[in-house]
Amino acid sequence: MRLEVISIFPDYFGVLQLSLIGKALADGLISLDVHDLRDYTHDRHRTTDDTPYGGGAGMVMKPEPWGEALDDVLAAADPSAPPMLIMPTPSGRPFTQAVADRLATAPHLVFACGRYEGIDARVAQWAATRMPVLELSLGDYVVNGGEVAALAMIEAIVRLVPGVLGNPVSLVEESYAASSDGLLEYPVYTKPPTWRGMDVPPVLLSGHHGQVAAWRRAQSEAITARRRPDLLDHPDAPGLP
Ligand code: 6GU
Repeated sequence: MRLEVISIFPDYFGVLQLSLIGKALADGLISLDVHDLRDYTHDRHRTTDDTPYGGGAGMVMKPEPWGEALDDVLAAADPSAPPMLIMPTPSGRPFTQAVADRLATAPHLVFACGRYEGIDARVAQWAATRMPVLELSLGDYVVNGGEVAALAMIEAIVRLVPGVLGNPVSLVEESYAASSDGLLEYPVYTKPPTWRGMDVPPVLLSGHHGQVAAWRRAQSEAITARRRPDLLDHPDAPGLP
């Protein structure tokens, strides 16, 4: 999988050299190229933003540097397989596990990280004439720019690429808000069996695999009902009685 990022803060992406993602980069399972948007400006101040037409607070990212950066990305891409452009924005469609699953099979993803009040809307409009464009949001809150959002999305996607995670069973077993069984994770324990006066639930020490599975399922259902009742509310929700 080929990953590219366009940002005015390329240093944000240094953290991708750490941990399992860094290993996947070193092993050549994925490649990552980070482009500094300011390299596509032509003025002395390397300006990437300007005031919004129609007035209002904040600044808007100018379209010209984005156009040149995307021209460069497209010129270097395989013409028979154009990349998919991901534009992180709080006004995007929700980025979910299902979206991550789908993007994990893409050969080439480009993340366009906006700052301020966003990118001139013509950039997405133009880009959509050249490649698939997905405007995606992390959730219903605001962070200062697309970089943190892109990092979260990249981690969620890349860990699904075959070979990136050491132990693929953990992909199947993890229960998440949107994983195979649609329930939240049950609580987990390790040694010691008693810690600060608190015991590990005895069933987990019993060696009865069936009872352990039933206990975990019941815990998942209870936690999901308490914290995320919305996950149980839709027709294809997991089989709660
Ligand atoms: Cl994708 N960007 C920004 N700036 N804020 C967000 C977000 C994205 N998703 C949730 N909040």
